[in-house]
Amino acid sequence: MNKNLCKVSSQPIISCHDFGKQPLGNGFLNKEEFDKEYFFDMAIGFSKESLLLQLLEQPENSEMFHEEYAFFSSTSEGMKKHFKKFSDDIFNSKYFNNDDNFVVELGCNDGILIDNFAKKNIRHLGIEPSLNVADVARGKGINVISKFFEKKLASEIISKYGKANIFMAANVMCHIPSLNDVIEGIKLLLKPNGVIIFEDPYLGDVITKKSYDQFYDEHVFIFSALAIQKLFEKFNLELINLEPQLTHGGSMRYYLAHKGFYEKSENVDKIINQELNLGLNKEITFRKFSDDVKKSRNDLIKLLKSLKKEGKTIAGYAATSKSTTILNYCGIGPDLIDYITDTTPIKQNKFSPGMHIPIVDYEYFKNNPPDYAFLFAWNHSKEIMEKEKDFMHSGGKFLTHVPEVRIL
Ligand code: DWN
Repeated sequence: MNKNLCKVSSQPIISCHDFGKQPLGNGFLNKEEFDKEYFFDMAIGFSKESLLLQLLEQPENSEMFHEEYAFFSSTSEGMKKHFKKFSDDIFNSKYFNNDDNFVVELGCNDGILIDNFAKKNIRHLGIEPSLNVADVARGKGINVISKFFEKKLASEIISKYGKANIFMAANVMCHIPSLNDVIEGIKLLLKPNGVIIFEDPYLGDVITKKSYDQFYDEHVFIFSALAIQKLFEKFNLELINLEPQLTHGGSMRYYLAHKGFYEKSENVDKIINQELNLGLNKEITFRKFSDDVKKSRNDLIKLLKSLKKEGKTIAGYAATSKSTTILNYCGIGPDLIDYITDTTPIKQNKFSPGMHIPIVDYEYFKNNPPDYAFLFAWNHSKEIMEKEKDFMHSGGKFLTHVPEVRIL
């Protein structure tokens, strides 16, 4: 893969911001593994041709998604509710037939979304290459195939199950560098009246909230509707609806279908126009974003250092993939953040990728509350604020970097 060319259009990329050497976002590790840790050069660039903002380089799939993948989707109660509503939206839509439904989910993780279809005995298939999370889904009775999706796999699925009327994905499409091949596969798999429904963190929110931590090894693209419309058009697939979502700090749900089959919602032109006003099709927007990111880094380092100087204790709240970018880009290690608490067993008693801050369980946080907790899972802030009333009542404070670095 040529890092100077767009992964989709093969046209030159304009480099916009350099995050320096980064480890794997989910590469939590033991002490013995410190000296063989994986790093790559992380920078983002914009293609004027495809309008895709993208990583210039990305590690191999097998480095990131494997039998010890550290992120389990069902760790958030808020996300469980969100995906229940997502499936209800599909059940109640005109896209869902009463007769022969076959629902395919790309990157089903532990089954948080597709479980809602399995429970209703709807014919379904989850595709999940990371074996450990796929096994959790299988344990729930979900039919899962553990492979990376590509055009070839679409043909295999068709010969075994037939074509799908719903092809869905949540926080997955933005992980895939080979989108041309994958979209060809999706198109092949889709019935003539079928619909592709997927959602991902939204570029409009990343730019306005300066949430640069949405970039890490796994997120090779952060999409705009402009880019998605252009990309799928090449395959005669039409963007028929857009629905902004509050999840993951601001996401967009995209609906696509074979061209001309469904009427296009007014939302499509409305949101596309908003994006043009925001300049999501212009290089200058991403140059300005780069300045915002540098300022955010300086402000954060300054705040953490001044709190430390006052003798305050600071912990990280949730060892998110996003936190890997913040910590490594800002050079924040155990000298500034004492520990990070996380509820995911596979991350606990390990160290954060790159900066090697200890990851501890939730009990430790309860027993050793810090003066300040950096909200690395800022996207789950509503759920966390609800849960942490005691911490705040006893004087604990949260820190965030979105949209500005501040004490909450
Ligand atoms: O796209 C992706 C998104 C959907 O999920 C993946 N590439 C990887 C992952 O990214 P992330 O790790 O940044 O996602 P979250 O959902 O922000 O991470 C939540 C983490 O926070 C989990 O490790 C669990 C933890 N957590 C916690 O310790 N206490 C979460 C909540 C809500 C809590 O109360």
